[in-house]
Amino acid sequence: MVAEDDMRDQLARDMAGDTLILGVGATGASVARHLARQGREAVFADTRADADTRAVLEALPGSATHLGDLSGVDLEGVGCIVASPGVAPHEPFLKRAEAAGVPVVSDIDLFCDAARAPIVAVTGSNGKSTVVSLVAALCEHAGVAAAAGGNLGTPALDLIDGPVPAFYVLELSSFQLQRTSSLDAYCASVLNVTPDHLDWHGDFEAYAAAKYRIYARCEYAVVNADAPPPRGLIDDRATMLSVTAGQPGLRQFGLRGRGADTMFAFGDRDLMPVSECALAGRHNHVNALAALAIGSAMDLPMSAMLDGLRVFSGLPHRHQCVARRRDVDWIDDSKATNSASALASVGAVAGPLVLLAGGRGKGEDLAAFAQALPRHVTACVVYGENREGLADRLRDAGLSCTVTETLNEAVAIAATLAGPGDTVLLAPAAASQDQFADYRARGRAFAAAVEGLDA
Ligand code: UMA
Ligand code: ADP
Repeated sequence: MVAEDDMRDQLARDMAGDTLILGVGATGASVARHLARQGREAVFADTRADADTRAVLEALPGSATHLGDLSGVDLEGVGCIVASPGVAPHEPFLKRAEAAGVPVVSDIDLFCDAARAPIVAVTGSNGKSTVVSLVAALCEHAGVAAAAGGNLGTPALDLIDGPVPAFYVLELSSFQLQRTSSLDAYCASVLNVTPDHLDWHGDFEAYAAAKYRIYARCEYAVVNADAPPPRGLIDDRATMLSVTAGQPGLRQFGLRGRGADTMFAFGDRDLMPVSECALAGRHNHVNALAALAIGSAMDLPMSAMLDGLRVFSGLPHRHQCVARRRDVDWIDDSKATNSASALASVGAVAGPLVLLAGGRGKGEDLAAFAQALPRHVTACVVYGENREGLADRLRDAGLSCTVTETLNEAVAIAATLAGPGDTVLLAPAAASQDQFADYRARGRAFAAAVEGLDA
């Protein structure tokens, strides 16, 4: 294993030449601001000809920008490329850089170099944002200063501009982890790994391997005992904390049935009935266990953490009830962008439900998704780019399915299908970018369409 100091020296050498920032979105702008604070310069590149350069040029005015076709960009003199996470490794410009021996790093490499407080790093296919926000909330209840960001929204490097906290709590995506070499988290966790972003990574093995990079050099490793990381991957010197959705073993966080109640538990100790937790759904109760394990590694008092669980009610667009209309609950889980999250979301609804799904596919096996849907899904309404293929798979699985073009139309159809006591759930199992700017815009459109039903 390369020593941490060696990696930092290497990064310093790479950054000594000209820095090229690839991607002028949220990440690129945060890198530009970081370099500006250090009195450094950069050039910018983006494969979109109409990319909006205002934010990066505000940070580093007068910098050269290359937009659109990057095949003519001269790499001579470029010491290092800081690539935005959305740029896939097969992007021709990165392939050319690789062939020319130009190092490619991530914003997280720069963050690790600059951070002056221990890093708690969380990844997973689903539940990352919820767990990171929950850990930050638990810290607040315990009176411990935490700065949370990363893939969650506030780019990691923007956190460096604020006061030094007791802990940085970062949500890291597989994209970020794939090209980060210098992460040395105090506590690291992979919540779960199910297929996602296969178009970017190539295949599931590459995607999973990227996620597991989070454990490199960590002091505390929080692992999902129900889907553990490959043996030997975590350094023997790391302290392991494990989480299970089942009965906990010795020194394990888990869920234990106690009469009619289910308890959050650690080993043989019951901690709190899950009914007192403000988050609903079994998947969220497992998220809460992961947060308790992470909080324990951070030495947060258990009583403060349990108080935090009683009040943290989740983030917008993650299984939030946005309307109750004629005894039908309308739930927005626009963030359920892959099969596993959509299935968890469906599983968190007890009664009959009408499922709204569809959007931009991510290369997942839709037949497996359709087969796995439980029978309390009484009808599906599918819309968006992948609607025909998805509808075929749902019908093959014996589900009743209506196809339409837009989410607005899907809401109107669902209103005719759902009866009193039913739930209508938006859990698209697909990305939003075919019809919306992002999952937030899709969630807002859903709520507006439901509100419009009464008009
Ligand atoms: N770009 C190129 N070439 C490409 C792809 C993108 O030049 O091949 C350019 C785009 O034209 C654009 C810029 O790169 O100008 C956008 O960069 P980006 O796609 O990396 O996105 P950012 O705006 O930097 O936002 C990223 C994360 N987005 C992605 O990873 C796709 C944001 O997560 C994150 O909040 C932000 O950094 C701050 O850390 C969003 C996301 O969808 C929420 N993440 C994925 C997920 O959660 O599933 C991983
Ligand atoms: P991420 O940041 O990884 O996308 P979020 O916390 O934003 O995760 O949750 C996105 C969606 O994933 C939720 O709305 C829910 O449908 C689903 N989800 C959350 N936690 C889990 C989990 N532990 N297992 C499976 N699905 C989950």
